[in-house]
Amino acid sequence: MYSQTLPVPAKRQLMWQPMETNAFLHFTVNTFTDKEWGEGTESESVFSPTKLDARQWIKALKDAGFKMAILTCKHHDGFCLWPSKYTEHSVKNSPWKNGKGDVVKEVSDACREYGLKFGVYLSPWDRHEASYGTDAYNTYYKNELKELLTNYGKISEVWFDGAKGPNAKNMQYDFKGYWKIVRELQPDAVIFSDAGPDIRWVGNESGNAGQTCWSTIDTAGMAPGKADASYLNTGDPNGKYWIPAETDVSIRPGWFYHASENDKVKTPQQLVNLYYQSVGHNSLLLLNIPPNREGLLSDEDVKNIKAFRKILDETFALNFAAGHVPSSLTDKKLSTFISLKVNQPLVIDFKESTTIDRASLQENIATGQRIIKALLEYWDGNSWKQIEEFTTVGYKRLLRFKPVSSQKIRLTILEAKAIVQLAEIGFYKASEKE
Ligand code: FUL
Repeated sequence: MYSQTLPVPAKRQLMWQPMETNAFLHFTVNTFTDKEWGEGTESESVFSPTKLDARQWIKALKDAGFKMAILTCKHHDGFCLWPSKYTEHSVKNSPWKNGKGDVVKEVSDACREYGLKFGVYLSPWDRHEASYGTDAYNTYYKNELKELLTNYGKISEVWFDGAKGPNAKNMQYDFKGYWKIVRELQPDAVIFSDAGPDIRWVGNESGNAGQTCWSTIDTAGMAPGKADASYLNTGDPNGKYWIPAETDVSIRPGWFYHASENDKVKTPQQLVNLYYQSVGHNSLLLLNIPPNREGLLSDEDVKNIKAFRKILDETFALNFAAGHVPSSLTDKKLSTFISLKVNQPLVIDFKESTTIDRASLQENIATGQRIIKALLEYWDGNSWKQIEEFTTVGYKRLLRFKPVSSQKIRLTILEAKAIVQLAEIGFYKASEKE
């Protein structure tokens, strides 16, 4: 019945997914010029944060439960946040710390101090570097990449942005060569690019992973920057490669800090919604929180990410399934699971009427993603009534529904690619603050 061999995650991908919420830090000359895409002609002198404190950034992220920070070491404008040997267009010619500073070092040190993982974003598109458009640029880019992957300790993710402006010079990036350097210098790091090799883009910047979201795609024929957004959003049940989706979205309308957007910081409730739409759809939330002109995360942003985490902690504090299912289903380990066949229902008897409005399911993804379709029902005293029919689960599927008061819940797998290894199940009552 189940003939095909399923794609499975590599160890580095298996370590990445349970982080669930990571942070993006967009910071460069744009922060000071009020732009989203710099021209590449900015003077280094504009980069002048007055109170830059990377420890403040990382502590705030730690307190709000983020597990990794990814810094825009170089955005499209080409300005380097570290004193690269290969260009003059960097912090070394800025007034900040009289040209003696290194933002990459300060952030990576702070990550180590607070126990976060550290990732780097190095834009391939470079509007400053003169060699851009020729093969010499590939060498330039690789040299920068080597600096970042050699001088700052362990790097856990490398972000290759596919973005390129409509008037950009024609440029053949040597992505294969870039990725080879990552594998050599940081073998545990995951590589993000539009269609992998390790992590794919979710296909939008609004924080929406597909309701159906497979961790598999078929990369054949899709060069970075050319992958179809809707395909990336849902993945492909028949995809040959394990390349899960990462949902990158900003806490503000823009990726960089703009004072004019200070009253548009997403509320804790909006952030919680993003969590359901990303982590709850078998993806990972990469939330951008941009440092401001002082070189600090702004108060409003810090307040809202903390409140966001508090709501999640409240909602998921008490799992009503605990004690009523095999303990392997509530031990928070994906490697312990029960096997379920199609149409072999799992009944959860709470022993007394219990009110729930959230459900969480997780598969043991180490052996692949198997659930295609499933059904959740409750017992109303006479018969089973549908709560929701849903599709993929994978690492995690969160369901939100109107409160149901019942003693019994039933989960039935309706379609699967192989015998399901159900690792975790949870039923919750959402925090009032949601
Ligand atoms: C895009 C870029 O053009 C944006 O500026 C931002 O960095 C976002 C994460 O990726 O492609």
